[in-house]
Amino acid sequence: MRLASVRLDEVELPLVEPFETSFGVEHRRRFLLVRAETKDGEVGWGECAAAADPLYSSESVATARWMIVERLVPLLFRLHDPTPEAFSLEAARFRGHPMAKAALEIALQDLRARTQHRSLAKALGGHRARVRVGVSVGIQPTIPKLVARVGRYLEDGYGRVKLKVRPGWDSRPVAAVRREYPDLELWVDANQAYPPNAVAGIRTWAERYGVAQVEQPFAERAIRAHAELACGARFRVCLDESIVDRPALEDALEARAVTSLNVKVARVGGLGIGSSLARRAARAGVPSWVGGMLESGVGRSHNVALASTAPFVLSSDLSASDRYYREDITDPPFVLGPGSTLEVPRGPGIGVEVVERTLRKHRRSSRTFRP
Ligand code: OSB
Ligand code: MG
Repeated sequence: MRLASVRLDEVELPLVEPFETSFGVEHRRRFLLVRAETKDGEVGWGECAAAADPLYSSESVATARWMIVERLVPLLFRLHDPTPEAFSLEAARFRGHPMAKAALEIALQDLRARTQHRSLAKALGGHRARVRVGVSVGIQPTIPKLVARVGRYLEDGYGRVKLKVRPGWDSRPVAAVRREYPDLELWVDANQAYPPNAVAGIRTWAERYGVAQVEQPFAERAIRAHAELACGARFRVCLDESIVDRPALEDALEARAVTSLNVKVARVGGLGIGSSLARRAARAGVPSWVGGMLESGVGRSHNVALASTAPFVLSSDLSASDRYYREDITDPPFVLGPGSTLEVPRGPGIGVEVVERTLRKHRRSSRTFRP
């Protein structure tokens, strides 16, 4: 593969409704899009999940743009054969910035799969034609509004619901949803909002209301608190923010702090490392699933391809396009299918096309780099 150009667009897409978590509320998503083109005219797409503000993690659109423009694109242009593996290996000498690295790594994954005339899912070793998905439900203004919101998602066909929680928005909303939907597969995600002394409190309401999984209640580095919660629990303890690399996963496994692994391509720096973390977890008997960051159709299609591979046995946070955006930048849209699933695209690469006209409508800036 010989690269001819890398284009970096900044895009802003309005969300169909605000998404509120323990760290803040988003009304629109501002993100970077990568378009890498080879000398033969083959094109690969990547998306950077970093948001406008460093709230989920320390990265933001601004830090990711700096990293991509000033360090990663020059590094990429210096590679003789810019495979995703070669890129990741070189990029690893820079600390941090996983979302910036992932944006380029996934573009190279798409590009390589396209040049090989096969789908990204196949290239990653995926064997599923459809992936099981659920929906992540943000914090709502009131409990009745939450119950109604969940009800509409169930009517849409979602078979698993993840409620965003935080201190003050936990046992009562969870109880209300459980009362209305006794058989619902219910997960919660706190995005690090609880102090370590909340173990007993969380355990009480999670077990009373049949919560199947509690995601990242404590701080990124609070492995011990997660292990305490997992000890003897009737629910899975899922780690998201804590698992930033392989050593973090090893420590969490050793401490028995993780009984479900959320793999976010963005958080770990790419599809290659995400895939290997999930395989490592599976060897320890820990199931994985693919987490989302409200991605556009570009990031979503990478996530769907990853979810089609063997270690991803739990339902992923990958909803239909219309759950996020009225008008997405890719075509065709992802639609929810039977049994709460999304179809894995079979076309070359990510299997969906970027609609340049729609992209231009939502684009804030665009820069093209050449070797
Ligand atoms: O913690 O899983 C999370 C969205 C933004 C930041 C963090 C998270 C999320 C989600 C959304 O839960 C999942 C999705 O993309 O559907
Ligand atoms: Mg999470």
